[in-house]
Amino acid sequence: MKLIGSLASPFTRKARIVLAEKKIDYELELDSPWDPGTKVPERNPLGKVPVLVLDDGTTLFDSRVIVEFLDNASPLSRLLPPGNRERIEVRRWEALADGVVDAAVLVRMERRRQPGQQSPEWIERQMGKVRAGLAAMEAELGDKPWCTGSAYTIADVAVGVCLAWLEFRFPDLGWREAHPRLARMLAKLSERPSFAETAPRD
Ligand SMILES: N[C@@H](CCC(=O)N[C@@H](CS)C(=O)NCC(=O)O)C(=O)O
Repeated sequence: MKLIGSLASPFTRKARIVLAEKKIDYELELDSPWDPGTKVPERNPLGKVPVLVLDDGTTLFDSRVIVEFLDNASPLSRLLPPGNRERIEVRRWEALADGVVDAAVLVRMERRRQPGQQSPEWIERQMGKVRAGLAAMEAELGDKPWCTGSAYTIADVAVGVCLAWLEFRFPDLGWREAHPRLARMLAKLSERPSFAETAPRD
C-alpha cells in the first residue's frame, strides 16, 4: 500500500506512526496539497492528506478512517480497543487532539494572509480552542500513564502528534509550563522509534 502525504503534516504523521507501530510495509509518496502541481485532489476530492492507496487502487481518507483500517489490517499492537465504551473513549481523545490541530492550522492559514486581510477575532477564536483543548487534555490525563489508562492507544498517538506539531509550528506558544503532564507524556512518546523516525519537518 502507498501513503500520500507530506513530512510536515500532523495527520500524515499520525498514519505513519500507526504503520510503524503495526510494522506494516508501505511506500511513502510525498505530495503537499499546497504545491501548485499537487496530485492529491486526484486521490481525495477534498484535496487533503493523508490518503492511503490500497493495492487494488482503493483510496482511503481521512486519517481516522486510515487508522481504523490499519488497526484491523494487522493484529499486532492493537491501538483501538474492541469494547464499545473503551473504543469511544479512545476516539474521543483522538477527536480532541485532532481538533486542537485543526484550530491551530486555521490560525496558521489566517496568519499567512496579507496583514490587512487577517481577522484578529478569527485568530483569537481558534486560539481559544487550542488553549481549551490543551487544558482539557492536561486535566483528563491526570496521573494516568497513558490517556485512557494503562494501555497505549491511538489516543496517545494523536495527542503526541498534536503536541509535537504545536511545538514545530508555534514554538512561542509555551504550552509546556502550564501543562507539565502533557510535557512529560510527549517526552515519553518521543522515545518511541515510531515517533523519533517521523518528527515533523518541512
Ligand atoms: N480530518 C483530516 C484533516 C487532514 C488535513 O487537514 N490535512 C491537511 C494537511 S495536515 C491538508 O491536507 N490540508 C490541505 C487543505 O486544507 O487544502 C484528517 O484527519 O486526515
